[in-house]
Amino acid sequence: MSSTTTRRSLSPAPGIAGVVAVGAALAAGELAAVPISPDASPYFAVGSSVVDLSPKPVRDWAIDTFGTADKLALFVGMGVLIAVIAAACGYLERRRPPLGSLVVAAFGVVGVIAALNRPNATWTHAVPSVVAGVVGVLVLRLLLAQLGPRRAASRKDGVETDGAETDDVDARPAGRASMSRRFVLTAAGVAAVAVAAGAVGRKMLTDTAGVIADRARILLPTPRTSAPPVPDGVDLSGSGATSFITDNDDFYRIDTALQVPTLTTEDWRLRIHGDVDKEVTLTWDDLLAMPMTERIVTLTCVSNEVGGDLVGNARWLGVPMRDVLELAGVKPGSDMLLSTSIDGWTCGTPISDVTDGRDALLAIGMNGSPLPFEHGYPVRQVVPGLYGYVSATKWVVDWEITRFSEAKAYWTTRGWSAMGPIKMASRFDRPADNSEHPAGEVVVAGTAWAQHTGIERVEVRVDQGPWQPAELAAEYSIDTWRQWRFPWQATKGEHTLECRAIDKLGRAQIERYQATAPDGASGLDDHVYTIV
Ligand SMILES: Nc1nc2c(c(=O)[nH]1)N[C@H]1C(S)=C(S)[C@@H](COP(=O)(O)O)O[C@H]1N2
Ligand SMILES: [Mo]
Repeated sequence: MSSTTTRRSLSPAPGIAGVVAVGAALAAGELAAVPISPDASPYFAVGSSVVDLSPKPVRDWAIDTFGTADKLALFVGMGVLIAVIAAACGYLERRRPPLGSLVVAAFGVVGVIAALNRPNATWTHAVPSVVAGVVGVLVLRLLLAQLGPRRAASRKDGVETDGAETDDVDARPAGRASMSRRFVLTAAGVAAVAVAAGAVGRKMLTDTAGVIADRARILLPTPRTSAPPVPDGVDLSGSGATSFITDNDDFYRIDTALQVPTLTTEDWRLRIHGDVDKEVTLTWDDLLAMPMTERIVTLTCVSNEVGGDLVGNARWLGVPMRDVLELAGVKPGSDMLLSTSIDGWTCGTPISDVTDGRDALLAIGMNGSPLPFEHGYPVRQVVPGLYGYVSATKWVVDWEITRFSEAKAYWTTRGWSAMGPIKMASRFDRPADNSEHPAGEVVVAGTAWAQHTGIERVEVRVDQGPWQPAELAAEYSIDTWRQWRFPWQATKGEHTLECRAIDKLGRAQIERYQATAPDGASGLDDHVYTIV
């Protein structure tokens, strides 16, 4: 720390002060949110607002690039961005006080706006962001004060020298070292307290002990109508294809929730209102008193790319949605079931698809256990044949009967189609794309789905040659995916294989490529193999 050699170099101290101050602010915000609501956390309120305000291309890009890790990517991205701005605030405050403080305070204001605009927010949700803003400004000033007075900016040569070293030496020749040590100690102390406070706050905000105990107490009822057993020949995973049933832990997860809602069965209600004969509010006990149906249904996300894996197949237990609607009575003329989750996400499902006899379920069980928290505990929807964004509301608490001409759901206001029937698709599961194999028989296997119509045939072609039939696994039901295998006599060289499905109505899968927006991807999956 020579005072003469660092005249023009940027001292890290103001930047560190900024980062520590904003870190302390965020930690204080977490702690202050504890008595209010997890949604009041400034970090999560802003993050959730970023998610909700992201234009469609950004969301597409995020899901394409990060897949189901898009939330982690958002957290990391936000963290880095905040740290950079925070460091800049430190320098700004050092050079042009109180500009840095003002930017930190502006962060707090952004938090207030974000928190107040979350669904179900009350004015108290502003408090943690106010606390965060105040703590941020105070810590920033405290830390910068430790650096001692700053010499008036030297503008002789148009270049400003920053601070700590040169300025402090000039101002307080004897006191610099101890001042610097004091800064380091203070900054480290504040950082340590902030990390501890933030961790405690986060732990208390995500204290899932209550809801974990709630879930552990559930004894799933015996279904009135059980799912037919899975016969031999349905699951070809012996050949390396995806297993017919997707384990809960492996099931893809897509939602806008940055914090998984923690809703107990005791607190759960489903309010049914709008164009109904009479408003009804169901409790968990009301729901459990109704006859349960168990069905295996394949769920698909509209963001699933050609060949993608945002699709899963599970055994669901629940009450037919039609029976629940009958309790309230749907008025003629209404065509949309607008469902809302506890975190305010909305979904518009055609009433005709819920009442036409398909197994649309208000589900409480997934593969023999209560719904996992990430998959909608305690109650979610499952509707065969429709993409998740128009059918599969998790943590569902509200049903409004309305019309497509009157209401728009979450993704429809963000550029996605109001209607979302699942497009038929087929994909390769094995062997891996771009892998190498010896000449001779190579068994290629995959999965195809055409929910609620059923897969009739899957075909494979090699190097744009004629379509050849693949061997199909036994069909479980028209609502589930179907596996296939293709024993291929591979010859030396590089080959491109493509697959396509044909449904029970004789329609072939759409070959023309379309990206996922606005109503689901189409096009043929292909794998390239090198045969040696
Ligand atoms: N509350 C809520 N439910 C939701 C969503 C959401 O963002 N919030 N996303 C939907 C989408 S787009 C899909 S594809 C399915 C995914 O369900 P899963 O996560 O159980 O696989 O949930 C649907 N239900
Ligand atoms: Mo989705």
